[in-house]
Amino acid sequence: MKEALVIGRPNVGKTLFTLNFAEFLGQHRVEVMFRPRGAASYTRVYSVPQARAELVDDSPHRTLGLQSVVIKVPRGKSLRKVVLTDSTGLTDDIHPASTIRMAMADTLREVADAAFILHLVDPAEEVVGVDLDILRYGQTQEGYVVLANKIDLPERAGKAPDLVRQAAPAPVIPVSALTREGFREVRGFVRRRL
Ligand SMILES: Nc1nc2c(ncn2[C@@H]2O[C@H](COP(=O)(O)OP(=O)(O)OP(=O)(O)O)[C@@H](O)[C@H]2O)c(=O)[nH]1
Ligand SMILES: [Mg+2]
Repeated sequence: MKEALVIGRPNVGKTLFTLNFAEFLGQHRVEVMFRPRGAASYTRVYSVPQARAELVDDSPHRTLGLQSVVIKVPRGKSLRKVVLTDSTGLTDDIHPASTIRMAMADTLREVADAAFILHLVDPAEEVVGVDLDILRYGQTQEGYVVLANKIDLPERAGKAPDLVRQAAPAPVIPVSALTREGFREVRGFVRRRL
């Protein structure tokens, strides 16, 4: 199965995107595979509302390891399975907590294996530091796309054109992980490359 890695800064909306995109593709229950460092992987089954309540948070660094769900993307008359992997948010600084540093290392290690990189950014913020590093790498990769998230909030939509210029030739899709705006376009991006 191909893997789509959801990557970006802490609190940008990676987990909410992962769960709501799985739901958008028809899943009411999600089987989340947690892949903690140095320990065996384990799976938990949630209803999507339950998963949102447990795994999404207002404060940064909620996700501390790779968490995967299998999504089914329609292609022609069939459904193709893709592993959608949510990850630990990346920061510019070396984080004082070793668990967070190691979780970030796991995120980076996953980049090489992913067929798709879904890079969530908040268009209200400058693309600098770790976001710029990911963008530069992504611009050389076929399966890379910038998802300009939280477009439902004020000031984001107006910033999208700047981001499109900066990211070129990589594509940018404005989305809201909350309202699901842009999800059709994300599905189309993945489908065309399966
Ligand atoms: N308005 C709005 N809020 C959002 C959107 N996406 C995420 N949020 C909120 O932003 C906060 C962080 O969301 P998460 O999905 O937990 O963010 P994350 O990137 O997984 O964060 P870490 O796991 O800490 O790296 C939560 O309060 C979400 O409800 C969006 O598109 N619009
Ligand atoms: Mg998260």
